[in-house]
Amino acid sequence: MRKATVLIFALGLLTLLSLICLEMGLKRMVEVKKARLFLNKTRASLLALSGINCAKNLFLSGNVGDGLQFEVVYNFPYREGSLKLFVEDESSRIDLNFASDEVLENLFNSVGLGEKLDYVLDYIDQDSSRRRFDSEQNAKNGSLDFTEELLLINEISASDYSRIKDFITVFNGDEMINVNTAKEEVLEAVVGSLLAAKILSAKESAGYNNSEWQNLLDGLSAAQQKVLRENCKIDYGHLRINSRAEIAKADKNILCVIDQNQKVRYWHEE
Ligand SMILES: [Ca+2]
Repeated sequence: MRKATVLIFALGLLTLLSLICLEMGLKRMVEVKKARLFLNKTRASLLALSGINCAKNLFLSGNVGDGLQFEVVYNFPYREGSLKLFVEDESSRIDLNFASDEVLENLFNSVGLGEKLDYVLDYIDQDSSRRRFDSEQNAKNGSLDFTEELLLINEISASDYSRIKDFITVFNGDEMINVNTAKEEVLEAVVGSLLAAKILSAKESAGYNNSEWQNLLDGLSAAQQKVLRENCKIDYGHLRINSRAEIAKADKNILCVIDQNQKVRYWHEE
């Protein structure tokens, strides 16, 4: 009887010890998993960060893409890693803080958001004189710091924003539009559909060089030349760089805008 009691006690003790060991093992597994994820996230962050410099250097070297904008992807077999870089020209976009009401009206109409422009204009302009009865509600009355601020306007939905986001910026200042990188919608909004068509039809795949641009101007009326000279250029402005890194399912996305003096104007990580 006494032996049986000791045996039961020993078995109970063993079971308890096994459960403790199992729990410790599971905790350890979770900790190792967390540590591995943290390590991969750190690796992805560093990779995305180095991607910014890599994209900048690739662009400045002029050895990638068509020289207008480019996308490059690097795959690393080790740890299933990848780095995707996308570079664009900010001068291909219309600056919401500097563009005239007419240009913005053309652009918003072209993407079907004409009815909502009054809310954007009143949100940005410094006065409180309202274009519509509710268009000054919660207005910033100041320049936008980034384009996503449009989503703070009640009337602008995420779907509205996605329709216009590829054509707008707040980092081009009052610089002119680069005809070599601007999309058709942007050119039409800035110089009208007739001149936009002329620009696009005469443009080579590598874009206009100085003599080609001059040839185009020479073939236009004085009034048309004036419009292009006041609004268009063939050079780059700031660079918009998107660097996305992935390491074993951990990822990091960095979007930044760098000006011509290599100064960072915008930085967003997620
Ligand atoms: Ca206002």
